[in-house]
Amino acid sequence: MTIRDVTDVHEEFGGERLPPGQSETAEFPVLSKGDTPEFDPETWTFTVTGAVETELRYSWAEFQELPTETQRQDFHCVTGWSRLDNDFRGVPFPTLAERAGVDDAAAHVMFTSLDGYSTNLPLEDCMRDDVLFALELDGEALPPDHGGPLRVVTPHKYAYKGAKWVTGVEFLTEQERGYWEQRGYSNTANPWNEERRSSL
Ligand SMILES: Nc1nc2c(c(=O)[nH]1)N[C@H]1C(S)=C(S)[C@@H](COP(=O)(O)O)O[C@H]1N2
Ligand SMILES: [Mo]
Repeated sequence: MTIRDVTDVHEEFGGERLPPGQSETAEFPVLSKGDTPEFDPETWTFTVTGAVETELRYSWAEFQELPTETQRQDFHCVTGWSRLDNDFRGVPFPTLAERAGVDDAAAHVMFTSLDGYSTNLPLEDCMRDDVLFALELDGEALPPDHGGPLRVVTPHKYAYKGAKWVTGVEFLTEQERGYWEQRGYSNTANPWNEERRSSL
């Protein structure tokens, strides 16, 4: 199996591998706004909606047939810990965007989750091969507490930009703010600029 190492993403942002104010941990803490939601493979559906040519809907069986790649990525939590060298297998964001056909007018994206969480990003921050819909971590099915069966990972942003238990991607023409972005966390979330809180 080929693993693409993207742990050099910090070079794109002119920073060190460990962003300022972060400490490396070998643990993988769990940070969720509430309880881990139930996953029912029979009823789970994933949708791509909004400013696209074709809205998409996948069952769990169908989603698992999508082409994936495995990448070695770092993971930076806004509360100050970083877990390095995570091997995530997942579907790159651009693969789904191409299947739906993104409208020219689309400029933003909202991710939605089974637990009611949401998070937003500009479209250009999503149209990167390192933004993955991750199904596996370190060769195992993604653990439920870490967002299994499916989560987003965003190695170029603090981890709250990656929705656990993701079930929806909406393409937007106007920006909307997600759960933490409405509650004082940075809308931009660049770890190498320490964009943690927003002045709102
Ligand atoms: N659906 C959902 N996604 C979420 C969250 C959440 O509460 N619900 N928390 C976010 C935050 S604040 C962080 S730091 C990471 C934590 O991921 P982890 O629990 O796998 O460490 O998930 C992000 N994605
Ligand atoms: Mo977080």
